[in-house]
Amino acid sequence: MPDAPLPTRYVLFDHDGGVDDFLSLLLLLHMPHIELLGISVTPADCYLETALTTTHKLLALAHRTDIEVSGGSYHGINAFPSDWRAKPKILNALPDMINVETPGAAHYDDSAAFIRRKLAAAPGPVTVLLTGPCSNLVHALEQDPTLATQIGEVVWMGGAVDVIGNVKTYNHNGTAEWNVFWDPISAHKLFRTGLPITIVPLDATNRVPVSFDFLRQLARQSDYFFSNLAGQFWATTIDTIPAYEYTYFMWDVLTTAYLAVPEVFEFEQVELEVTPTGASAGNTHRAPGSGQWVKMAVDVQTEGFYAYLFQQLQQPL
Ligand code: AGV
Ligand code: CA
Repeated sequence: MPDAPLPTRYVLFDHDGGVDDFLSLLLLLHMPHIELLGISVTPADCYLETALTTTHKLLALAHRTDIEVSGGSYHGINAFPSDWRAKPKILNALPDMINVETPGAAHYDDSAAFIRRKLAAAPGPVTVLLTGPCSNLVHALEQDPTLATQIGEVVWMGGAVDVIGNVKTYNHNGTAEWNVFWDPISAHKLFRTGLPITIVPLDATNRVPVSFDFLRQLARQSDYFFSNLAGQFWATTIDTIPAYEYTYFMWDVLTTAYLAVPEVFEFEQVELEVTPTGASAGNTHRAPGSGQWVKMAVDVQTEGFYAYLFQQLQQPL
């Protein structure tokens, strides 16, 4: 017997313009049970204007220019490396992207105000999907704490709990994941809000590197427009493969897939805290007794996840 269809989920999506953030958007736009209420872009793993352009181009390709887009005005504490931030420039120059018109891309709201407006107007409990830092959401809730009642779940790609982090930089001990490290103060606050939080940390995403085997198989179905586009996007991450320092993983893609195939994940309920400052700023660690319960992905059935991706990227233009 086929599985019952998933109930409708209202989603606010805040991404930070990395290649896998855009792949996440592609997936999200093709999930039948997702009603995307709006998109906010955090200027973290991207330069804002180019990432807004990429966002608008993808919305145009998916015939979803009705979805509103905003940009974050907060610029974090620990900047991402510039060569990572420039990636959307390449995406916008790809043959399937370069001529896509983006009327309206120059006008956008500030993200914190946008998130407040969207939460206030939401027709039901909202899932806030974060594939970059959590600053815009935390700032919105600081401005109006009553809006927390509008949130059903925060789903965040962030953290490294029982594994080492992926930040390698001056004056830091390497225990943090980048999305937390960019603004560890906001992350520290997020875990104190009492909101229902689900995180997909490096503990789970380490299981899904972008591999040549995966890309070869995806290329075999490149007659499908979005499979072809996704393959081109992923190809731009290959300069980090094979590398012992900087492998590109399906961090955000895995996190986004949780909305559609939660059954491929293994979760644990844990009490977590974020170190706000110092040499381990952004470290997400267990804090028994803190009462800050978080649902944390600890493992994933990779076969089921890849099967979902191959199927999802076969949807028509
Ligand atoms: O730490 C993972 C987060 C994800 O949201 N990002 C990339 C994903 O969008 C930061 C990051 C870590 N390593 C990177 C990253 C790399 N080698 N290139 C670009 N971004
Ligand atoms: Ca990201």
